[in-house]
Amino acid sequence: MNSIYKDIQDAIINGEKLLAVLIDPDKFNIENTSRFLKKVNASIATHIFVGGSTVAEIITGILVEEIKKYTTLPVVLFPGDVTQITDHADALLFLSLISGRHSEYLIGKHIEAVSKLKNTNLEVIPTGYILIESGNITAVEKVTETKPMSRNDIQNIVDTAKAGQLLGMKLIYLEAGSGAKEPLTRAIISQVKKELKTPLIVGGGIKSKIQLKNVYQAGADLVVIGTAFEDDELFFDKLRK
Ligand code: 1GP
Repeated sequence: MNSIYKDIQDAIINGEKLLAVLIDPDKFNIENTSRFLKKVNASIATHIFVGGSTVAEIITGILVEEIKKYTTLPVVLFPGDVTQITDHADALLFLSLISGRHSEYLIGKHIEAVSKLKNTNLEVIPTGYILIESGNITAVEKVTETKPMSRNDIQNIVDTAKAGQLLGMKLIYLEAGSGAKEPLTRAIISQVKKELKTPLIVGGGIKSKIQLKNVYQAGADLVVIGTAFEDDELFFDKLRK
């Protein structure tokens, strides 16, 4: 497989928009894998992300192995914890929670991950992960015990994203949190995009085609959707129409 990061860059150069379906092993019934993946394969999705804030050990590896049987789409780990690292996937978002000040999520977990990564062929993509308030308390906030950034302080969000880029992060991920009441605003996304050279991922709370369109128009290169697909598989068809 080509470099997943390079493919993302190429897609952006070609003016394409990318969509990742997020599968949370904690919420997903592995017996549904074949049926669910049929839907994913027939949809506009370009990537599959796998991960969650609270996932029991080993489950991610078993699930990713199963997913790979039914799709040729790249499978990218979006882990809430080092136990979710598995060689069955193609790539790993090596996330630093740069919106927070919790050292474990800035460098601690990464050191723990090194010995696990030694025995894998995963493409490791350093990613600056920025949690922004969404009106409700999300799992990321609870598990990491970090405060999301204020939606109104756009300059601070922009500066955080730029700092991530200057530190060498290859992707910036603006996160409203899984199941967020509202997706991030166009103002936040467009102002970050204007200042950023790296590809921009946006996720959290996107539940309709119009919201997806807004987020793309504001400047997201890759959008992540999980809950809307979990709640209603017809959402795959709705996005196509
Ligand atoms: C969560 O950004 C992702 O980390 C997706 O959020 O589940 O709200 O689509 P949703």
